[in-house]
Order: sequence, then C-alpha cells, then structure tokens
Amino acid sequence: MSAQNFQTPTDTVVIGMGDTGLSCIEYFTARGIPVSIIDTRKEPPKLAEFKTQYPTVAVYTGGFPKEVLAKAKLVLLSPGIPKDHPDLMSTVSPKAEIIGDIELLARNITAPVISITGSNGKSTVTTLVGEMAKEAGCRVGIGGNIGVPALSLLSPETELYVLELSSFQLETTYSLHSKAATVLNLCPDHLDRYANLEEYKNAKLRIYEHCDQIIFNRDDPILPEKPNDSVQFLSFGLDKPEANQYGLIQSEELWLARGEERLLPTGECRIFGRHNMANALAALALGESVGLPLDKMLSAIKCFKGLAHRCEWVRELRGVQWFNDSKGTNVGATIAALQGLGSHIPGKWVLIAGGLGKNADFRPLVSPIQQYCRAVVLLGTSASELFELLHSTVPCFLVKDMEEAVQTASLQASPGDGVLLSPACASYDMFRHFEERGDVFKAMVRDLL
Ligand code: UMA
Ligand code: ADP
Repeated sequence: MSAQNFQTPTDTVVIGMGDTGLSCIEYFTARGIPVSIIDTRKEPPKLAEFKTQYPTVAVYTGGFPKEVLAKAKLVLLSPGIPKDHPDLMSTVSPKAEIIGDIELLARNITAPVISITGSNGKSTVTTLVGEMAKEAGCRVGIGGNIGVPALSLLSPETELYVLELSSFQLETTYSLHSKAATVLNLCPDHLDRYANLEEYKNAKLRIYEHCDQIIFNRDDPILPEKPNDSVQFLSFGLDKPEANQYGLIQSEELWLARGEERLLPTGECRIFGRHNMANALAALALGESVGLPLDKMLSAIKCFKGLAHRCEWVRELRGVQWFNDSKGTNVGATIAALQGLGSHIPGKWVLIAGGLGKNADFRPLVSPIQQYCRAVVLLGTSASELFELLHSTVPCFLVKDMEEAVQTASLQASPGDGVLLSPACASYDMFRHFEERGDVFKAMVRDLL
C-alpha cells in the first residue's frame, strides 16, 4: 500500500477514484473541507490526472490503509465498493459514518426529488422524466447512476432532481426524501455482489424509505405491491388500468391510458416494444406525482427517440436489420429486447450475447431464444457456459471478439432476419464499458459490405 502524499489523516475520507469519488472530492475541496482519498487499486486509471488537479489532497492506493480509516469520522464510499467489504470493516473506525454520494446530495437539497431504480429501464425512464420536466419549463437536474454523478447536479437553481439510483448507491443512502420513487422491475442481476436475489431486492427497496409517493409495477412477479403502508401509491402495468392506474387500453389501436382516459396511441411513440410502453407509463406516473402537466409529458413522450445502446437500430443490409442493445447487461433485459423487438422483423433473430456473467442464471433465456432466434453467436467470459446451455436448442457459434461476432452473425442472417447485440452480460471482460462495446459493434456493422 502506498501513500502518495504526506498529510495527516483527515476526518473526511473518500474511497474510490472514479466518477463518484471525484465528485465528492470536488464537493469537499470547494468548501475548504480537508479530505483524503483512498483507492484499493494500485494504479487507479485517473491517478495522474487527480494528482495534478488536487495536489493538496492526500492519496492512498493499493488497499484500505488502517492509519487513515481508523481515524476517519466520515467516509464517502463509492458504489463500486460494497459497504460490508471485509477489509473495510476491519480497518475503519467503528465510530465512522459511512455514506455515499446520494446521501451527501440528500443532505444538501430542499428541491423535490424523483428517484428511479429497478433492474432495467432506469436510464430510459430517468431521461424521459427529465425530458418531461424540461418540456414543462422546469429547471431539472438529471443524474446519478446514469453516468452524471449526482453531486455534480447540486445547485440552488435546480427546481427538481431526477435521479437514477443503483442498488449499490442505495446501500449507502439513508435520508433521501423522494417526492416520488419507483422500483421499475426486478430480475436477477449483480449476483456477484449480493448473496441472493432477496438481498439485491432489499437494497433496491430502500428507495421507498422516506418517500411521499410510491410508483409500483403491478405486473412484476417479484416486487411487493405495496411495500409500505404509510405513503400514497400509483401503479403502472401493461393491462387495462383501473381508476387511478396507468396502463394500456386496446381498441382500434393500443393506447397509453390512465384509468378510462386514453392518453396517446402507442403508435405515436418513437420508442417501441412493450418494455418501453411500461417505461413510458412509469414516467407518466412519476411526472404526475410532482405535478407535471399532462400535455407537456405527452409531447415529451412523442419526441423521445430512446437512448443509444438500448434496442438502437443501426442499419439495414441486404434485408437484414441490425440492432445494438449493448446495455442489455442482464438476462431480463435481453429477454425484454427479444420480446420487444420480436414483431419488428418478419424473420428471426441472430443474437450476439456473452460477456461478464455476474453469476447469473442464464436458464430463463432458453425459451425466448427458442421462440425468436435462428442462431446465437457467443463471446466473452460466459461464452462457453452459454454454449453448453443453448447449443441443443439453437445453432451456437463461439467467437473470439466482436469482429468475428459481426462476421458470423452476418453469415447466419437471411433477408427478413435481424441481428441483435444484447449480451445479457456486463462488458468489462472485453471493453471499458457498455458504450464502448456498442460503439465497436456499430462501427463494425457500418463497415459491413
Ligand atoms: N474500484 C476499485 N477500488 C476502489 C474503487 C473502485 O477497485 O477503491 C473499482 C470498482 O469495483 C468498479 C470500478 O472501480 O469496478 C468503478 O467503481 P466506482 O465506484 O469508482 O465507480 P464510478 O466511476 O464512481 O461510477 C459509479 C457507477 N459505477 C458503479 O456503480 C460500479 C456508475 O454506474 C455511475 O454512472 C457513476 O458512479 C455516477 O453515479 C455504472 C454502472 O455500471 C454505469 N452501474 C451499475 C449498473 O448500472 O449496473 C450499478
Ligand atoms: P438500465 O439503466 O436499468 O440499465 P436502460 O433504460 O438503460 O436500463 O435499458 C437497458 C436495457 O434494458 C434495454 O436495452 C432493454 O434491453 C432493457 N429494458 C429497458 N426497459 C426495460 C423494462 N421496462 N423492462 C425490461 N427490460 C427493459
């Protein structure tokens, strides 16, 4: 373990030199509060840049230094490190308060907050609610797990915060008071971090603590309907809604609806697939909870094209449609993508999947792959496990990299088919992040002759 600087240990310590850690350092240094930073990696990627930008902040790398943590009073923990990490537990002072960046934000704001978590759809719903608020003329801060550290949103001008929150962030959040909060859905994910689904679910459900209005998904088989009796509820689902519910009404066309009221034909939405209709309904319910006008919310939905790397159309080549769903990083997301895009092509899908499996149970993929796929192309750490599971159901091809994956998929797809990158896995075994994986895929697809 190496101390890169020689100041006395400070009361306040930030752990993690990623985006979250840097936003915390910025927060403390801007207020003249002495702070140190720890990163368990010997050479965190941003080390050189950090030392240049914050020459007076003490930096400790390569572990959890006892001499610093035993004296700490406030520890700002980045989401990538579990709160119960044994080396942290054994070094940190039992009197120290361990919180995350969301907790720090919560202690500094009075404007209303909309909080969004779930296994899938978080970024889509967060962005859409943000667009609705902008359309309504509201000064809105949109961030959190979506890639914009929440603390960077902190401003007295902000009238509404729309936060995407991960289970990791919720572990270290205690006093966040949300005007409206939702757990969009739950499917197994991050089982390399949590002992079981129950533990992961309980981390997510922390979002409902101190919340005024719960927006719940009445279709979700795992989540409790009303996890708390003391607040107001509003639900969304893909069935016909009852009074005071959001849902879908089928008449000559399919409508987004609230109770009996038809709001918008789904054909006027630019996002597609049933999972995205659930996302639009959740966004409407969240927006209603903070009083956004319905007409502004509907015009935001009509304009919203969806985000890159989420069921994103790339091109058509020789009658084959290519889609990038690199953000499909768990089994539930890939199933939703296959079901959501199912009706978009007359033929079948060639699915490109695989990556870092996060201890997932891939078995729920078998049936949708049997239903929708002509072939599956597999890469990354989990490729052989997926091959074992799927090869008796559908032709499977093991490839070494994305280039070979694209070439192989191109050979397997016939006119009328689609090729879908939806890995059901994280990207970190082969790429820096899901954006890089999707960008590499798109560049190769665009180069196909
Ligand atoms: N790390 C160490 N040692 C340290 C600190 C970090 O090894 O001392 C590792 C972590 O294990 C992880 C990586 O470094 O592999 C980054 O961890 P971090 O906590 O420093 O991450 P940040 O850069 O602060 O980014 C985090 C979120 N990342 C994680 O939760 C892992 C980002 O979500 C989020 O956008 C950002 O804060 C701003 O809020 C990313 C993510 O993958 C997109 N989230 C997971 C998901 O969506 O599934 C939860
Ligand atoms: P998150 O931020 O939770 O990862 P995104 O909005 O980025 O969610 O979407 C990631 C992927 O999850 C999409 O590409 C799609 O495959 C899937 N997805 C999106 N919304 C839903 C939903 N409501 N239910 C199930 N899967 C979804």
